[in-house]
Amino acid sequence: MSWFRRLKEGLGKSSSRLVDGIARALGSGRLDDATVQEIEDALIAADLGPAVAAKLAGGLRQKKFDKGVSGEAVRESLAEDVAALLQPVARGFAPDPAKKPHIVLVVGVNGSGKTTTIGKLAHRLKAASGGTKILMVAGDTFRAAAVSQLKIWGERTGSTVIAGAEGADAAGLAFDGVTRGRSEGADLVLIDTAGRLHNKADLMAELAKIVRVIGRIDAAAPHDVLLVLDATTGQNALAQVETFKQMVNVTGLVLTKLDGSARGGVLVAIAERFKLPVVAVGVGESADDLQPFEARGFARGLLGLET
Ligand SMILES: Nc1nc2c(ncn2[C@@H]2O[C@H](COP(=O)(O)OP(=O)(O)OP(=O)(O)O)[C@@H](O)[C@H]2O)c(=O)[nH]1
Ligand SMILES: [Mg+2]
Repeated sequence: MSWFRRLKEGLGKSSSRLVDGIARALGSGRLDDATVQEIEDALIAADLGPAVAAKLAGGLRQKKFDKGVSGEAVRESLAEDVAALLQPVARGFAPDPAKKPHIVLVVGVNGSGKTTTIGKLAHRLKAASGGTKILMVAGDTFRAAAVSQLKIWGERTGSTVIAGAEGADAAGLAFDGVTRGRSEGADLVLIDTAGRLHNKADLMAELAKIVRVIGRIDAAAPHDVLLVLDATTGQNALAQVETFKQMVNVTGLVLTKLDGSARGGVLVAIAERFKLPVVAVGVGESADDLQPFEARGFARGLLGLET
């Protein structure tokens, strides 16, 4: 199945809600003020957020549709505007060969999909270029299961995994990982982290320590901090971006579990509010279910349109 098809299916729950909402609003077949207001409400209900919904409604008002406008025409128009909103943040991810190793810290609340994202990302990069040398650091040292989960992805993708004893110091491990990545000429070091410590202050202290310690090896490291967000959390994902931005210098976002969510529209709200690059989206649990984020495809999938 093509990636667009999988994305569209993944976005099915999000888009069917939106498609229904727009169809209901257009009951009269006319795009008058009341209809546009109802479409705006449908966009908010689909988690695109009030700011984006107002912008999109404004766009519809300006378009001067003919009297008998179809739901599809409205969705085409909205998809164009959503794609234009997303275009500036669509980035993708590839290790920068000038860095060698490119050091990436992966953060996010527990269960958001950090470890799986690391595995899928490694899988995709290896598939694109078999020679890519990847090192993973099992920085979530609190749960033995977290370490074995990363080891499985390491084996699957032919990546080296650096792990310590349970409860080992995550920053120390990250230091070892980066040191080894350098000496072995790795292209990429992916540092997994714990999603939950005892409290927010502890998590903040731990992430700050990791950043500080690897900064001693390379002042520019980590070169990227990817925040992994679970799409099923909807508007709460916005609060998570806010929280993590206070802790670390987030440089990119990954939105996972679009397949299980009716709230994929939140990605548009996040893009509009934070303007942070979205590097990838996840639509399932298997290795192939992560792809670079692509604005037009996402916008069309969200509005229930074909490519
Ligand atoms: N359906 C679906 N499931 C996903 C996706 N990404 C991750 N998952 C699942 O979500 C669950 C949590 O993923 P993990 O990668 O372990 O999440 P984590 O952030 O590392 O969690 P902690 O280590 O507990 O903080 C796992 O069962 C994954 O298989 C996705 O895109 N779609
Ligand atoms: Mg994990």
